[in-house]
Amino acid sequence: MKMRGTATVVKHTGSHYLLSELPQWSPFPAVIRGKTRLESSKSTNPVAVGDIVEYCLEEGRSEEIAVINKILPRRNGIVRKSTNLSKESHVIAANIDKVFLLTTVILPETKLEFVDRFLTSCEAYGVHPVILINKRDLYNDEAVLAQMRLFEDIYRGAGYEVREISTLDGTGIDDIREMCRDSISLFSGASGVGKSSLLKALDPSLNPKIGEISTSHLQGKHTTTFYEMHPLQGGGFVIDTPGIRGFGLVDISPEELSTYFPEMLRVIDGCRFKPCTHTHEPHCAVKQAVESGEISVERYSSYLGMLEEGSKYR
Ligand SMILES: Nc1nc2c(ncn2[C@@H]2O[C@H](COP(=O)(O)OP(=O)(O)OP(=O)(O)O)[C@@H](O)[C@H]2O)c(=O)[nH]1
Ligand SMILES: [Mg+2]
Ligand SMILES: [Zn+2]
Repeated sequence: MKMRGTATVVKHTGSHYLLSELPQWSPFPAVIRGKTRLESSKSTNPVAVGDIVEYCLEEGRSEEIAVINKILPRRNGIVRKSTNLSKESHVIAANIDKVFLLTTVILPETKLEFVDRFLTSCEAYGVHPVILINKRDLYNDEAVLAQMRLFEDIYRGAGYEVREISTLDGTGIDDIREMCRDSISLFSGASGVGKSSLLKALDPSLNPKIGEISTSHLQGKHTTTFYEMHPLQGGGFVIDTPGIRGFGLVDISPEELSTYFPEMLRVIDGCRFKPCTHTHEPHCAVKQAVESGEISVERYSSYLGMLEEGSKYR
């Protein structure tokens, strides 16, 4: 006899999956049929954590295992190309309510270019992320504090919520716990910024592996290697992810790109040319906003960098 059901993918480890019928937490192993795997050919992992799937359980086997036979349509999916040249895309997670991008001013230093690429990709896939500046306890030096404030100005000015937290001394943690309640959240960011530490701070009963910062490279050591969802005692589910090294551009057309910069989207109606790439065109509202300081020079140069790179690899 075959039993059928619908469940959410909560862990993905190469060939193996764990499913749970959320909001209940009782994960069970599952495999995927070769046929299902082929349906989405461009992606290296057609089934992602957060995907809602139909499975059937085959009883009477020595080891009962669920077989995934259908992936239900996604509400959203965070997709990443490992490099610009690669045709393969990788779905980081699907059906996400909230994305938290963890950053650090030092140890490791988060590059603005990385942040902008990440944010743009999220916007393109329909998620407006919250930016967390972690390790607030480390920033006492005036120069480091100035760098943090500049970062905050840039991203708050662009329309993002930016919060200072410390998983070490607890700064801002209660608010994040509240924001995670009743939703599925994703933690992303470079290795060593403290994604797994934040998970542990939100729910001390969890025991994710936490790594150290390499003393020679001042970067994380890629401690978390799987995409895994965890239930929080206070309610809600969090997906902890491996640190991201680089962020290749997703397929965004030059005309589209500025619509994924919220501060540009606000003004592009005022451009004389439509579509406008906000580079050489006269009477461009974006360029005017950069000149007046309404749009940050840093964000605009990230935009130009992505535009140029996109044209190179297209
Ligand atoms: N000072 C300080 N250190 C922190 C804080 N949060 C995390 N760390 C340290 O940063 C290091 C990396 O933490 P992890 O939680 O493993 O980082 P991660 O983002 O999960 O890293 P990957 O799994 O490699 O992607 C550990 O040594 C943590 O103790 C913080 O708020 N303050
Ligand atoms: Mg980790
Ligand atoms: Zn323009």
